[in-house]
Parts: sequence; structure tokens; C-alpha cells
Amino acid sequence: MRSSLVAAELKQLDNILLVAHASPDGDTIGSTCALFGALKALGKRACMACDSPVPAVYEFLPFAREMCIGADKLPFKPDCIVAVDCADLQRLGSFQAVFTRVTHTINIDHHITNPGFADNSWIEPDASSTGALIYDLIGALGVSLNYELALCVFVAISTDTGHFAYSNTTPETFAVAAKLTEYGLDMPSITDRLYRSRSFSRTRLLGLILSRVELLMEGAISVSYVTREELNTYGGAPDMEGMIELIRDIDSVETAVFLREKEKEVIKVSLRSKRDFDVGAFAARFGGGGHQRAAGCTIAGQLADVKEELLKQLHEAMEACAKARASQDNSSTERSV
Ligand SMILES: [Mn+2]
Repeated sequence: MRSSLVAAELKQLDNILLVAHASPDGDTIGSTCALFGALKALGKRACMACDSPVPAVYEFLPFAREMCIGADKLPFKPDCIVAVDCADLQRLGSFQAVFTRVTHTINIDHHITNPGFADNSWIEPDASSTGALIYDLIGALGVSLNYELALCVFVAISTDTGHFAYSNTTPETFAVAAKLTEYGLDMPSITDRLYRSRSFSRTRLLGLILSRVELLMEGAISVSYVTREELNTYGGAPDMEGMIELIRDIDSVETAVFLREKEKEVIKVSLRSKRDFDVGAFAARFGGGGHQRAAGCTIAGQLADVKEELLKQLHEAMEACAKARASQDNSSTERSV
């Protein structure tokens, strides 16, 4: 069991820094907070850090307010770093420098593209979420679950499985979730906070993004975008979580693309697919990564140019994928005849 190896190493160490990935999601925040709580329960000196602020939607999580934003905010000099839910070293943002300096490095993650960049890399691509790994790790550390830890782990698993709806949701996922709910989690309140609450400005921004969705390839591709200027007009709204899902949900769509102008000539691209097409592999072409059905990358250039080039390549890749599937279907029909 990899969880016991990581637990054994953590037990021997102190001054542990946990790093959540930049542009954090519920899995990285929930997992980092849960592990932080478990290490504190063991009497360890630990702290948490992230390159970007905790999105408002996750501020209710226990310990979330203790997250240090920026490498100059660390309360002590760490002997060990744990990169949580970070698919590559770049995801650590400004903490990459600290990572290369410390003696002990650990990486806990479930992204299939993770190259295993730490001394002790625990990568399980079959796990629904990093939260599920943290659940095992808490057990291996011998820490008893309580309301706080259960809430953090639950939010991590729930957000990374689309609230138990994606294909990474297994009987094991429900079994862990069932166990966590025994600690008094208030399900209606968690669901409302995570999935049924949005500010007025975000709602207006959503309207803008939805109103400009284009369809290509006879409706198989949907694309929309937002510029930096527009983001500023709508109060910054750096949290784009959930936007792409609405674009993907159009019935004819197989692959959805959402482009966000992060900085001048820096375009953040999010990709989602519904069936065969592997957006993780496609994003890797541009130095990004992720999973088969959810991935992203960052591309330098003007928004319009990036959009055009990306869509051209996506169109070709999806046609190749469709061709490969058709010939596979043919050969299996021949076999069965
Ligand atoms: Mn994750």
C-alpha cells in the first residue's frame, strides 16, 4: 500500500509544507486542508500554501483560512514539501523554488499525466480524486476521522467527481462518501454552497459567455471565450469553475472548449469531452494535461489566433479519432460475422 509508505515518511518528519496547485479546485483545497488537519492531530508543525487565493466557494472549509498565499508568507522553513493534486511541478507556481530546496519531497496525485516529480511520488490514476487518496492516508497515519476532516475529504471527492456523476465514480467512491457522511455532514448546506450559489456578476458573465457559444463540426465542438477586459468589467471573477460544463452540456456536443485571456497574450484553455475523445492527450500537445474527459493548457498568443489554431488542430484530431473508431467498429463487426 502506497498510503502506508507515505504515512511512514510523514510520521518521521516535521516542518511539513503542503502545497495546493495554482488556480485551485475543490479537490486540491479539500485534500490539502484534510491532510493539514490530520498532521496537526499528530502534533506536527505543518502549514499549507497555494500560489492563488482560495476561491470564495471553498472558504467555508475547516482550516482554509490558514492557507498561505505566496512563498514569502510561510511561517517556518520547511524540511518537507507535499505537492497535493499537482499534476506537474509547474502547478506549484512560486513554490517550485521551495520544492527544489527541501530535502524531502512527496507528491500525492491521481492525474495520469503526472511524471512523478517528487522523491516519493504516490500517483494513482484510477483514484477518483486526490481526496480519495487522502482518505486512505488519514487511515494509514492512524488519525481518527472527525467532522472537520470528513468535510474536507468529502468536498474534495464531490467536486472532482462532479458530485458523484463522472465515470471516475465507482462503488468505492460511494463507500468512502457513505463513511464520511457518518460524521454529521450537512448535505443540503454543502450542496447549496458548492453547486447552487453564484454571485450576480458571475451570473451576468455566464450570460455573456453562453450568448457567444459557437458550434463547429456539425455541432460536435462547442467553443466560447472571455477577454481580460470583460473579466474586469464583471468584477474580476477569476473563478471560472462550472463555466465549461454549461458549454459541454449542449446536446450535440462531444468536445467543449473555453478560452480565457488570463494575461496579455496568455490564454488559458479548458477542454471537456463526453465520450471517446481524449482531451488530456490533446492538451498535452500544448504542454497541458489532465484526464480523458477534463483537461486544460495555457497557450501564448492573441486570443483570436490561439482559438483559430486550437480549433483547427482539434477538428483534425477529432476526425482522426472518429476514423479510428469507425475502422475498429468495422473489424469487430467482421469478427462477429
Ligand atoms: Mn484532482
